[in-house]
Amino acid sequence: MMKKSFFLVSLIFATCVSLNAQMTINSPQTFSADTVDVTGDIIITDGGVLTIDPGVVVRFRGDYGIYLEGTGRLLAEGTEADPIRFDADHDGDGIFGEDFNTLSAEEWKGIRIGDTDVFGPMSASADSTIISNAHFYHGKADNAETYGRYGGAIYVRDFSKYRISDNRLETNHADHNGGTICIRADTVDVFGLLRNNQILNNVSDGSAGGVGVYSREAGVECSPLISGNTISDNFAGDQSGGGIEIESFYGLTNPIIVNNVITDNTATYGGGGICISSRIGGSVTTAIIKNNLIANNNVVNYGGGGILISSGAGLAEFFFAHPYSSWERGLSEYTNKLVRQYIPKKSIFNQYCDNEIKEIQHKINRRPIKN
Ligand SMILES: [Ca+2]
Repeated sequence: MMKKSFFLVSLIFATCVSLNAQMTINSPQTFSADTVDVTGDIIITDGGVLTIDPGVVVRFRGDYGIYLEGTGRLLAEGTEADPIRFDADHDGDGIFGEDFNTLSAEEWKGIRIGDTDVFGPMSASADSTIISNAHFYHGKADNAETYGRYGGAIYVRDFSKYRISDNRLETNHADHNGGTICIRADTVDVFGLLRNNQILNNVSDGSAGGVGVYSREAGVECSPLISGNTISDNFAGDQSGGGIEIESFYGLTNPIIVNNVITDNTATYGGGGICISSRIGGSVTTAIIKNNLIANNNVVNYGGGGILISSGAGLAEFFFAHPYSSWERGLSEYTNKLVRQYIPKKSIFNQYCDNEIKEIQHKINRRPIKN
């Protein structure tokens, strides 16, 4: 008997969902369409959890952003094969970022966590926000507000429970600091994790072409773990820190910068790869910079093609990692709690390599005592 042959024909329709103007998310919601057209700001507020599925294109049809406040959470987790894309295409013609850097640019405002110029601060009880395997293009921080010019693609203020990992962030732009990412502490200590991102070809018109890390008030610390990233071809157009800028402006800024590739970045004034500075007397910068490849970075004026350490107007203390350290100490409950400042609650420790955990331990073991 002849076997019957079956031909299965499956038709896959591209789905596109258009959001209605400004959208407030205060309950769990999921973006799962192939393309989500954003036609107003998205505000994720108390009780809101926005999940974005792998492969979704979040297409900004105007100069809008995604804002988190209160206990709002964003879970944008793509996969390596199926990344999420955040990009701007105002006229919807499928060509993204047209006329970027002109007045009629197709741009979007980025993901803004605790941007109090516009919405409320993050709540201490908010659970973790995760942004991974997502591509960011044409984010632009050029708002008129005080801090709206910081962090072209992602801005984090006074919040630690974030993980930004395995993303590609390219062609983003800030008018002031942090061409693609700005992490900032004003009222509470900020930790968090930037890991395995590709940070390429971003521009700041001020300082920090790629990533900016800032503490702004006395006794407040801003100390993310920056690990395994490639930070290349970024440009700080009018100030310092082509790849990364670390600055204390009164507070403490003590990031761990390990296992990154930092190449071909340029700063107009000092620190082509990395600029570390303490602007005001009493501020402290104790960066650990270890096991990075820092090469082919450039400065136009001043020194520090690779790294510039600048004390600015104040007294600065700088510590670099000592090669001998007491990593072998057991993890106490207290240390676990401290480690959790770096690694969001949802994360599993075994997602991190031993070296990273050891770096965190090491850092915790030698934390400066605050006054
Ligand atoms: Ca277009």
